[in-house]
Amino acid sequence: MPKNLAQKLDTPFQREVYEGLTAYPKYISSKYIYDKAGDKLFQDIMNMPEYYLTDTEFGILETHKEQLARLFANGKNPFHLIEMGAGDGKKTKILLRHFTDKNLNFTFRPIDISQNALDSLQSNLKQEIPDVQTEPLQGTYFETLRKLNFSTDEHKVILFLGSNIGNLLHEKAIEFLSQIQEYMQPKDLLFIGFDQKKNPQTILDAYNDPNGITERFNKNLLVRINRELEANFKLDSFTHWEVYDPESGTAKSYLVATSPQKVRIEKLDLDITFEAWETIHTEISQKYDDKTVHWLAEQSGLKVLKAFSDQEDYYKNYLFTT
Ligand code: AVJ
Repeated sequence: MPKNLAQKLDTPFQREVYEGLTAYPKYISSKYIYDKAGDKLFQDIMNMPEYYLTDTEFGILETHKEQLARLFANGKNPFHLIEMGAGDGKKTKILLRHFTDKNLNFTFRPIDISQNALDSLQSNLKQEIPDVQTEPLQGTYFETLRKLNFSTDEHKVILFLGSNIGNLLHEKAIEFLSQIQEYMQPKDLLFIGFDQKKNPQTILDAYNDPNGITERFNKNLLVRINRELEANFKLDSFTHWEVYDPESGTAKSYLVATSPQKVRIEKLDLDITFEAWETIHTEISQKYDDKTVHWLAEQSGLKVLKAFSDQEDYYKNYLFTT
């Protein structure tokens, strides 16, 4: 990268877009989908009949909330409920409401990349469950744990719901889980949702809906680059494409250029050329099985205490200790 240009790239977004679009093959991280419009589109996705993940996890939490209250609070008074990637908190509210009804002594610490999501979550909680003591923290997964400095005698239960872990390939997931493991004390717990391998068609349908909501969600990356980096991507010249490999369990999203084209990104002083059918890889949504989850745990110094599942085994929430 030329020196004079490096100075212009003063945000992670600018640097990562520059790197990803000058690489071959091209890529952009899905974490940049989530601005205000992206948050809204993800909420629309969660309400689609094809996107089974949200309802399934919702059902698991509803069914097991009493057992979870016992396990989370077990001898720990008070405890901190830390949620990575809290989003709109729709599922977490089942637990927050139940824990409040049971008079459990806890604080809620939601972490999210989107300040917008945290703001709406906090005002929503003030309305709906005012007794919950909430302290949000904005940042990426890897940054924020370090900012949460609890003393060793404060108990932590860390939530990572929605199969958000699926955005990380196994190597990155192990790095992430290992960081959490190092941060955990012996009595602390980690509760994570893992979307399971299933009929490949069911998975493809969840990431390729006929109404084009997922397409708009994916293309929000281009909308954002157009607006924030003064670019001229033509949204109609790209198509959303989803693939799923049933062996590895990896679902991948792409934006595919349907014709040769040039794009100018003014703020990066950059011209990008696309050949016809050239790809931008945008997202990983990894699917799991028990063997893989146990292997990830073992690689990260964690133990699986228990797994909770729906009737069809579409989705599982695992409880880990160090
Ligand atoms: C929020 C990362 C769990 O991968 O299933 C939904 C995002 N992408 N539809 C997922 C998403 C396309 C979602 N996560």
